[in-house]
Amino acid sequence: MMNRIIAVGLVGVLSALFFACSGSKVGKNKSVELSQENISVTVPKFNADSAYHFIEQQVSFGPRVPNTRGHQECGLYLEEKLKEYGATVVTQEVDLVAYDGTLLKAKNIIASYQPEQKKRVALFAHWDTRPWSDNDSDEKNYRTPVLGANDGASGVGVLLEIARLLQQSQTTIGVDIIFFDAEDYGVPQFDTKYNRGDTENTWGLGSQYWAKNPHVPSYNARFGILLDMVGDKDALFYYEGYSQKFAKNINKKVWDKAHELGFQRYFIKENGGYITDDHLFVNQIARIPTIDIIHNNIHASGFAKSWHTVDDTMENIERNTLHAVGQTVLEVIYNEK
Ligand code: AHN
Ligand code: ZN
Repeated sequence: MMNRIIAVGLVGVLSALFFACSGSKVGKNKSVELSQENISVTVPKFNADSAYHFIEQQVSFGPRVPNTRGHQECGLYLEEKLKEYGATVVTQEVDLVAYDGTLLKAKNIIASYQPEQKKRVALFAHWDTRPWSDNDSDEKNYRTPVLGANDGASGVGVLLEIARLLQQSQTTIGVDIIFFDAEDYGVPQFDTKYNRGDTENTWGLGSQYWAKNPHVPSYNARFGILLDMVGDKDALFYYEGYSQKFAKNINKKVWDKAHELGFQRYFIKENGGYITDDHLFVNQIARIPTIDIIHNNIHASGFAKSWHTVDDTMENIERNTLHAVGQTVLEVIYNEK
């Protein structure tokens, strides 16, 4: 009872003060300040049709294996789109050495929004596709390149849609969208000669290069988010092991946001496995705390059923998954102050 009287009394005094001052300049400023703290930012609506279209466009070039025409043409398409959406675009063109000595004509594509802004967030995906379907059930398909609707194009498609929206309304912080090349050239499962010992560094060649040679000297970002295989109809995202190790708070931030938005069907608040992916090198070498939103169902076969098979096609891509991931990432970056 006592507490309630004090509470009512306080409200009375505060509102009296407010009304007393509201006609003056001081009072007006005060009320603006107060209300601004409560105003939530307007976050754009992610268009999953648009993201789906960007995936179709990439797949239309065929496999994007380094040193092929499909790769080269798709790279130019991505650069063009990012410029069209108002980003400052730079590329890193470099010969990277694959596990077997093959020289890969690789290209990292980097799109910056508000490049002068010191406070930044980085968003990553790989745009190359795997030269081999070495996880296919049919051995005859092992040497067929992956089409990569999910493995490659999905993350890029979601980020292109985010780029489109970033042009329409600014975030407070600066944003870099980075498409890594040569992620998926890791030693094939069928290659007994090279498949010995530690093969970790045969993956993520483009991200390893960027982490050692960032596009801006001493580049830094508050945190990074990697999107990998974010389009499958049955996608489930668990807390990936290295993400937990290097950027636990970012995992929490993103999964909490996803649940707040109603996407708990996709974002499972349980630990998944450790996955060698581009974010590992960004964490270890560039030392930017970076998470991986990656489809990895620990209770089933692991990655998507179509992973590194000839079935990684548009048929397995679902707009609902793209929407859950895209809207969650948008909410996170637009709320960053
Ligand atoms: C390994 O299989 C070692 N890493 C998976 C990273 C990856 C491949 N992401 C897409 N394709
Ligand atoms: Zn892959």
